[in-house]
Amino acid sequence: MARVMKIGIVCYPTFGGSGVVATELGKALAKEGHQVHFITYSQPSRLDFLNENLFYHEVSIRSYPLFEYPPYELALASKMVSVVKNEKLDLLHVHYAIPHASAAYMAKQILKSHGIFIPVVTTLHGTDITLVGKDASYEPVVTFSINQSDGVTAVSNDLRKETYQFFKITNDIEVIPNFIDLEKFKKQKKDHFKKAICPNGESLIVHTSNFRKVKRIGDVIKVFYNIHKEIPSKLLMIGDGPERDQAEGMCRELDICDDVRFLGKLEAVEEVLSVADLFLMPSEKESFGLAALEAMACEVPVISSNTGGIPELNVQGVTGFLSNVGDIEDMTKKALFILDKNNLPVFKENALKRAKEFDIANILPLYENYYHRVLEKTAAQVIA
Ligand code: GMT
Repeated sequence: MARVMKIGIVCYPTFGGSGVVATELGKALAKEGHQVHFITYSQPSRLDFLNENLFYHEVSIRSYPLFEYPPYELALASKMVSVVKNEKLDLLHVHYAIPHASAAYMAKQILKSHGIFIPVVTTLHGTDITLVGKDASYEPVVTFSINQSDGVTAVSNDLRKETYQFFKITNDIEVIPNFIDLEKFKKQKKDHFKKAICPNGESLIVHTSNFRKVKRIGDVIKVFYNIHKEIPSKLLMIGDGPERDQAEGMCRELDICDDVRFLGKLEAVEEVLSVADLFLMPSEKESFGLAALEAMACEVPVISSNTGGIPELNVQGVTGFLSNVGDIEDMTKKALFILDKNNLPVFKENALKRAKEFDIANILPLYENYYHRVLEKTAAQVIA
């Protein structure tokens, strides 16, 4: 086995894609024998088991009447300092640049003053670059902290390209795509569940997301409405977020509530995906589209927009189709084509085949090698 490392992982512990990727990565590294320390403000939702190599350090944020906005970044940096020092970490890997990369920079400087060198790897996930990071209120800090990282990865070529286009980046950015644990997502068909939802053999369409504006939830409802006019079908909406109320309102207006179910945040998405026929991802922007990969791992073809990094995952006419953002008619036409019983089996097979390329077994070594390269590159600084 390659050299065992002690790695600190900093991420958002919530249901967002970056937190999922960070947590699954940490769990996989721990299984490989590395010691992994999660540093987050609450236990990551996917951190569903602990073993002798997995540790969790909660960032406690002290509130004070003076603080209208409690300084989370400072509490996080302080926690990083103590964990790196006490646990003798080799490397810090922060997921989602804001505010993790700048907090890591601060921790690194403090540790340096104690005679400790800690290399920092930052993984760019998407909205930290494409949406939030570009805003003038964050851009200078994002640029600076990316340039100060000892290693930078992005989850797709498109995100890498966009980072270079918009920010003045002097660092090399390595592309390491999102991944899936195929063992976990292996089709565990819950036929009883399918029968309960689709008692008359209706086609089952699924969408999962955090229901933010960027996901274009309205397009999901419109495409389903069009499909539903043509063939018996049901829609399951998994997740929750700011656009949910509006989407539910649309369903009432279109009189399709009997065939659309909003399931809220669901832990075991794979159980629903395992019985689905089609996945909809009409996002405005998507740096990778982890939710689509999860669907494909359950043999579900994808209708998506052709934006961001999605084309690096969903293959036109093979694993599904890609349409221009907002092109409801095209998405409907292609969805109906896939759902045709003569076409569905081959799309399903192709979706799974493609998902296998992103299996954790293929992607984990890319991260391990990258860590080793960063450690080698920065070794001189430890000695100096
Ligand atoms: O906005 C989200 O979808 C959540 C966000 C996150 O960082 O939590 O997801 C981003 O990171 C995922 C994991 O790398 C990617 O698969 C998603 O495509 C990306 N979301 C967007 O770019 C909108």
